[in-house]
Amino acid sequence: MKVAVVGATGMVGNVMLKVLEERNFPLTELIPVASERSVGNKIEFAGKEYEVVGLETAVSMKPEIALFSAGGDTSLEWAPKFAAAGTTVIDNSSAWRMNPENKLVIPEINADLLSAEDKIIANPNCSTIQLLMALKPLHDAYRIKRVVVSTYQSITGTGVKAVKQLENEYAGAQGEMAYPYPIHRNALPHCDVFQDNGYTKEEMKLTNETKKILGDDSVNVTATAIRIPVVGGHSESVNIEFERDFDEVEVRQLLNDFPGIKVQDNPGVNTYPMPIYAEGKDDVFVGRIRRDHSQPNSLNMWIVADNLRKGAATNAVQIAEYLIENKLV
Ligand code: A2P
Ligand code: 11C
Repeated sequence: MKVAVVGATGMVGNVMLKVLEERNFPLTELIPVASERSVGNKIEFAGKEYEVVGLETAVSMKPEIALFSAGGDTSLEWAPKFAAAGTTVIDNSSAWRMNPENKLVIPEINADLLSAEDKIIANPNCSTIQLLMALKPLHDAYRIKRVVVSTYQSITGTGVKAVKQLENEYAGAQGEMAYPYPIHRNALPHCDVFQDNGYTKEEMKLTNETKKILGDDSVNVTATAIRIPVVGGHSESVNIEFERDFDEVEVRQLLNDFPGIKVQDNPGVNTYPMPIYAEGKDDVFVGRIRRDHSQPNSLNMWIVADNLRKGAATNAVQIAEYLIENKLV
């Protein structure tokens, strides 16, 4: 497999390379792609050096698969050009996610939708992926009516600029700001841009992408997305109201049995998921599982995952693996 990684010098692109290497992805040739600024720079992969190329060159090299994480504008312009050259694009931006013609895929949930005709496949938003991993087995068992989610999001979701901002603030140094306010010792109720309805784009992604991935418009999601000075992953406090009642022991079992989920829930010994332990891992961690006593058929839980891994790079690589295993590329 000839694989292009578009945005190879970026935060997610870097993790994509790491994940491809770790999982022994059946790769015969790597094409690292970035902006003109980086063309000619060297990157290391599996003990070899590769030269970064530009988008035009990468298209002409006709990779079988292109993993994109270079922002929405680059995807909008370039994904169709790769697709026209026969490449299957797996895109990590929000550019194609809500387009009815493009599949929005979490392999554990809906990879069976994919066919060889899908040339631009969308990777969901990071906070959506970890939420949906935990919702899916419970939706199948009890039918979800409504979800109330508050996120506590890592600055790595914003990119290198935000990590630099926090480092500068730690060091008491001046520098470029990724956010309108300091992030050190702060919490910003503001992830991505505000929309006319008073929600941010990040919050609306949680609402809209959930319906599309579950293939069920009746699932209502209301979200508040918060940025906190953490690097290891995103955390989510989730309240779910089901149509049917549930059994707490069965809920734990369903979550534990779902591939890619690890239940960490033993309050007696202070066991619960946390971003410092989720960092660098591919699983989604669920804990603080407990009945909501304020209304019937309702459950609270806490979900944590490394947003750059399962929330982005790992999910994209898993889609690529599925395509290969099922001979769809
Ligand atoms: P570059 O490093 O050359 O700027 P991050 O989100 O961590 O900032 O990373 C963004 C990634 O997308 C980087 O690899 C960046 O390359 C790449 N990128 C940004 N804009 C473009 C563009 N117009 N064409 C190709 N790659 C781009
Ligand atoms: C964040 N979820 O943490 C964002 C990052 O739509 O893929 C990824 C944005 C996206 O801010």
